[in-house]
Amino acid sequence: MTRIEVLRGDITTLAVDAIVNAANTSLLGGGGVDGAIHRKGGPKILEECKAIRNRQGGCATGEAVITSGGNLNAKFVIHTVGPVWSGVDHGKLDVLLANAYRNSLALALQHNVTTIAFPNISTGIYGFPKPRAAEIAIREVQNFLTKQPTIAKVFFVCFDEENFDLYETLLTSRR
Ligand code: AR6
Repeated sequence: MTRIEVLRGDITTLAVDAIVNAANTSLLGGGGVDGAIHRKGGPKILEECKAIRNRQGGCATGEAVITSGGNLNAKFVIHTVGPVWSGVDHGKLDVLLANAYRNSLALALQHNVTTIAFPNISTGIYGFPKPRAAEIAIREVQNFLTKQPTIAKVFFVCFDEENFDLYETLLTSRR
């Protein structure tokens, strides 16, 4: 059975060990999936984010930090920061997006997470091209799973139809 699954919908509803948040370097919340997670997860998540921010000054692009899931059905929220798409240095942006997926998975492993759900990091407000981001996300998750048997399930939770179709197509062609 495959360990990667694509879902269409709202990541905040999932009962998994960890959901990943597409946050920003401030860790203080924002729009998109970040806003949805903080709204539904309640103030505890923001308090924990503020404590991390006080300790280490936020979260750099491509890095990840972890909090509890607050009122969510998920035990943990892993907050990572994807790159903002821009006209230059696309290779560097690719690396930063790959780092966001890899570092989130590494942190999950440290916290004995066996089921984890990712949104399509950077493909909303940050404007990363969706096909390019999907290739990177799938490649990083597949590479990680090959090396790490303890992660039982990774969900790609796609909010929009374009991402959902991209993931379905890419994963079907690689199975
Ligand atoms: N569940 C799953 N996916 C969602 C949800 C949801 N509830 N809501 C949106 N998406 P974005 P970014 C999708 O903009 O591009 C915030 O202000 C959305 O359709 O949330 O990494 C942060 O604070 C898109 O495919 O994140 C940062 O400042 C994907 O999630 C900035 O946005 C990511 O879109 C981060 O931008």
